[in-house]
Amino acid sequence: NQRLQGKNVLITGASSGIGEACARHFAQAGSNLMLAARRQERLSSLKQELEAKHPAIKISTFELDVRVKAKVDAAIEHFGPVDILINNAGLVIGLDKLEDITEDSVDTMIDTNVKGLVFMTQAVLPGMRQRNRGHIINVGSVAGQQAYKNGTIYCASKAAVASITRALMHETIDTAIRISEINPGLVETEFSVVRFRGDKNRADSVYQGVVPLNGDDIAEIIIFTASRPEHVNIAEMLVFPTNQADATTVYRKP
Ligand code: NDP
Ligand code: 8X3
Repeated sequence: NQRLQGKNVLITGASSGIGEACARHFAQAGSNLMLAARRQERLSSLKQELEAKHPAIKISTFELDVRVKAKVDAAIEHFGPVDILINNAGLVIGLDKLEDITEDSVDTMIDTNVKGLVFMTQAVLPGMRQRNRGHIINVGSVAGQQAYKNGTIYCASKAAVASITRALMHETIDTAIRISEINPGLVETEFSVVRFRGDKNRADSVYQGVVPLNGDDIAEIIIFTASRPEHVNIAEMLVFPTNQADATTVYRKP
């Protein structure tokens, strides 16, 4: 992909799911990769694998918890100039009534999905403004558009991502910087395993009877978004598996 060749692409949450798929697709497109997540060993083996496959690209990794602003700043220092930032790191803990959600779970979701995305954006935007180019692609969710039962904090965190995306579009309107939001529905990744705290059977049941999206499906859409001509910005995309109609309506084959 000519437009992505040689671009420096920073992906948060590159150790799994959508982020990992993005790493593979951007490598295929000839981009240089800046891979960040907490599980450094996963990033290292991904780097090794992709370096062998794509010797022309540069790949660097950084063990990063996006909740820690000082670490985010150190990551940007380590990586250098970023052309495309994929704000993908995120998670949900549990599926519980508001009054049953622990303070720790509230903090984890808000700190990761909202504050982490804010810290990352604050760290890359000044450089993008200076160069008057760059693209920030936020991974939101259908959950940010439609609140559902037992999803208060996660839905609120993704609604915040939508608000931040829109406000940023205004703040960068007089620049060549693009701000986009991709909102997936049901994607089979480690998302549900994390949600149900490692309960694989419960996680598997989320995808039963339906063909869900996978990381590659969303990575393809992110590649498409990132590779439009510079005057074109995909502001927002909502992406469902064929048998999903909204956040809680999924047709499952009996
Ligand atoms: P995965 O659980 O497979 O991947 C999540 C990634 O986020 C991991 O690489 C994880 O890395 C990283 N991450 C989590 N917390 C932190 C942190 N504090 N600092 C740095 N990285 C972190 O799930 P998905 O790929 O599905 O999730 C990616 C994004 O997509 C999330 O924002 C999620 O909300 C969103 N999404 C997912 C949907 C789905 O159905 N799967 C639907 C809609 C949106 P590590 O643990 O190594 O730090
Ligand atoms: C993940 C989609 O609706 O399962 O963002 O919470 S949902």
